[in-house]
Amino acid sequence: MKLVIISDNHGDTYYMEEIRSIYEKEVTGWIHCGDSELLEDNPLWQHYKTVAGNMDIADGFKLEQIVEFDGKKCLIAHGHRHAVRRSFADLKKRAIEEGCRFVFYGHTHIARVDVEDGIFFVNPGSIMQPRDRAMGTYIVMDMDTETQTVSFNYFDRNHNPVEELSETFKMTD
Ligand SMILES: [Mn+2]
Repeated sequence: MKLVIISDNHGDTYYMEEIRSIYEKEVTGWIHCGDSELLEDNPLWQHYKTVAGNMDIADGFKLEQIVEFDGKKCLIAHGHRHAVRRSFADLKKRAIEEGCRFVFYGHTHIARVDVEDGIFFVNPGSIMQPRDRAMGTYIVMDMDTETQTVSFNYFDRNHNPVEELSETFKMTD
């Protein structure tokens, strides 16, 4: 099972459309972690599931969404209302309450994956305004339920792999 995870495009639609056309045939889930600055009726939301970011003016986006892929529940939240700059404590509390193994968040514009207490905290970075690198990034997440492994494969916005950010984990129950 493969998911695309993208965040913080801040008004740009070009890369969301391009990524969709590249992975359309192999990806089953499309996650957007907020600060799109797009309106609710944008056709991109037919595919991508999004949440409200601090820069979103559209009323229709929720602060959190929970999605399930291959039996694994995932919490999507931008993170600004969960104090994500301070710690993962608020997101972790919500993930445990909802039985989520994965948390996808944005807001910091810093591409990184952290694991705490078996919960994955996954930030794809900002596709348009990266704070820690020259070029925006996104993730193709690949989960293999047979081998119980999950890979977070980062790509820059020219779709070249970013090896130093990408990681594979064994999922333990
Ligand atoms: Mn942002």
